[in-house]
Amino acid sequence: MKRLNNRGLTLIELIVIIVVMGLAIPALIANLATITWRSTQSQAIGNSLSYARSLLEEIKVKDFSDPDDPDNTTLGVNADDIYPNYNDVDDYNGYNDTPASGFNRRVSVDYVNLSSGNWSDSAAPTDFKKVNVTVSSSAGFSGNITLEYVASAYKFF
Ligand SMILES: [Ca+2]
Ligand SMILES: [Ca+2]
Repeated sequence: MKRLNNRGLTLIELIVIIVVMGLAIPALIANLATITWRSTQSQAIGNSLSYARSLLEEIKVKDFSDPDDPDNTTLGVNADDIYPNYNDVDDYNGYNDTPASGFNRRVSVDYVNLSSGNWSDSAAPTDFKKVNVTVSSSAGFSGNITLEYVASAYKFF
């Protein structure tokens, strides 16, 4: 039968363990801080995307032109329209709000042309309006998320 070794750790073994732990723990703590920061950043990006999508979905269901003044080609909110009762996509041009603390949304609307497969801004009115919804965040990441949508004067049913 094998005899159990009950003599414990020597002082040298204890010192080696303490030195190894002393090196490992700061590295683990530094990684934990990085993981926490990345998690916060991912959450802020996800929230920003969600806020941008919700406003863009709200804009997408609006008419291309103001139903009460369809020949008005000026981009922007019409005199009789007050948020949240905007009734055409360009009413949102210049709109901005704060959907949650640390998040800011803003919208720009421009006339665009399709040329060579790319949308380009047009100074003159066209049958297409490009809507950009941009969300910036000071709550986790420093940057912007922009979603783009092109509204058409043509209805497809
Ligand atoms: Ca309007
Ligand atoms: Ca308008």
